Amino acid sequence: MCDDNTWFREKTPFEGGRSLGIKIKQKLVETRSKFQKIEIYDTVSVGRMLVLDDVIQLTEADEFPYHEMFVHPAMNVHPDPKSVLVVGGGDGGVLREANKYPGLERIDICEIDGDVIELSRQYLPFTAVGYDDPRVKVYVEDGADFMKRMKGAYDIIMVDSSDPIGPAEVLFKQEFFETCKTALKPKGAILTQCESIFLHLHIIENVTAACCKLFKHVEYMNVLLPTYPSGMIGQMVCSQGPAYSRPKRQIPDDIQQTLKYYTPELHKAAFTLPRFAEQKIHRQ
Ligand code: SPD
Repeated sequence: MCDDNTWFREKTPFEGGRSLGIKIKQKLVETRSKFQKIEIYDTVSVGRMLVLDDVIQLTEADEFPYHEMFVHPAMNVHPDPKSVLVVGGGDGGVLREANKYPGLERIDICEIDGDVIELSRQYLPFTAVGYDDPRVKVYVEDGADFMKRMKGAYDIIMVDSSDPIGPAEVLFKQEFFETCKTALKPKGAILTQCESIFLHLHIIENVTAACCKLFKHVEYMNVLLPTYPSGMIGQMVCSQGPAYSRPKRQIPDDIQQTLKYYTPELHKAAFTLPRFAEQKIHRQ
């Protein structure tokens, strides 16, 4: 939603009566795909910004914590990651980070909305560069249907979803996590977008409860990100192999040099939660 054409205000019921404002230079795209409203803006302070159904998905200035943390903690714990699947994530940011690992033999992405991919390629080159790696295979279809066909195929699945209102609601339900599990190799892990400890603790608790029934380790990782509601977001990490809260090996130096957020110290810190959240999430 745009006030007087100069400010974008994120006003959704999901944010509990508060709203972030971003000053706009220019609206570059406004269209409706088969699934959602897609907007792309050029902004005064955070570069280009992707908005789906009135909710900020990423800005050029601060997409990096989210995308780095979907990939590097997992890649530095899994004993031998060879195959990854990104579900959602049509802007390409998660792919960009995964591509940094030469050991990955298979990098698949399943995004339901082909228009998000096309528009990201056109307007968001800083994330869409993720599509340039020849290992990346793109599937445009429903992620759950896709995973039902891909039994036991992946070491790590990264679910880069939007918020659990409307079409993405199912991505926060136990049935969806059961489907993810069927597409994992025996010692695999999934990471899934899991909202803010300050605003959505009830959602995080429900996801934790659902995932604890299915996976050996379920851990929540907090990520700082100024343009998401409350300035943070998290990923739930569910593993059938090792726990993910401590790095298991040194991140290769050439990869570390490309990163702005992830370090091995930050990896450990991200899983250390404030007491009110720790009591509700990690003590289940
Ligand atoms: N509240 C917004 C959460 C958006 C999560 N998905 C972002 C997609 C970036 N690749």
